[in-house]
Amino acid sequence: MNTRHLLAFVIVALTACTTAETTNTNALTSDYAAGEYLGCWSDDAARALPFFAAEDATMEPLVCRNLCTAAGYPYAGVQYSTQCFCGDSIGREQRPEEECQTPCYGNPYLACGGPWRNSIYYAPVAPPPVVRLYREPNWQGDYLELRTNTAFVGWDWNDQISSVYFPQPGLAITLHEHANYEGGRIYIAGSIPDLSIFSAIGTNWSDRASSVEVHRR
Ligand SMILES: [Ca+2]
Repeated sequence: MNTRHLLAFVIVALTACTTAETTNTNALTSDYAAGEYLGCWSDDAARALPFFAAEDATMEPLVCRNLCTAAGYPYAGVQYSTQCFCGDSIGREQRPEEECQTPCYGNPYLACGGPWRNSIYYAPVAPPPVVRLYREPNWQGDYLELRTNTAFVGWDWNDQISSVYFPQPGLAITLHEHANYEGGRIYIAGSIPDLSIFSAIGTNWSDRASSVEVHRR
C-alpha cells in the first residue's frame, strides 16, 4: 500500500466511524409537547388502542395527541409513520425503543412507532360535560346526570324533573314528553330553575319529561 492508498483507507475508515456514530446519536426522538412519552408498545389486529383516529401524511405525535384529546381519549399512539390510535388504557406489552424507530411522515426527526408498534403518549383528558336534571325547582333535591341521549330516564325519574342545570358549557338538551323521544318537546340551552315557567308558552314542563336528547354545542 503506497502512501496515497493508505491515506484513502484512513479517510474511508474515519468516515465509516463517523457514520456509525451519527446513526446512534440521531435516533428518532419523542415529542414532549404530545404528552408524557410512555415508550414503545406492541399492537395486534384487535388493536391495543381501539379508536382509529387517522392515517395521513401529516402524522406526528402532536397531531395524534390533538385528535385523541378531541375524541376524549388520554392515550395516543402513533404507528408505522402515518397512523394514529387512541384509547382509555395502554394495553399489550412494552417493547425495546429500537422497535419504534419508524420516522413520522409529518416530521421525519420524530419516531412514529413501527409495524405493529405504537409510540404511546399520555395526557389527562377533561371529563365530558354533563347536564343535571333535578327533582325539585331551584336545583334542589337529588339529581340525574346525563352525558348522552337517554331514551327513557327510568321509572324513578319519569315525570319527576323540575329544574335543569349545566355545570359546564358545551351542552344543550331537548326534553321529550314521552319515552323514545316522542310527544311534545322543548329545547333547553341554559340552566332553568323551574321548568314550570314554560307553562306561559303552552306546556308546563315540570314533572313531564320522560326522555332526553343531549346535544354538543
Ligand atoms: Ca312524561
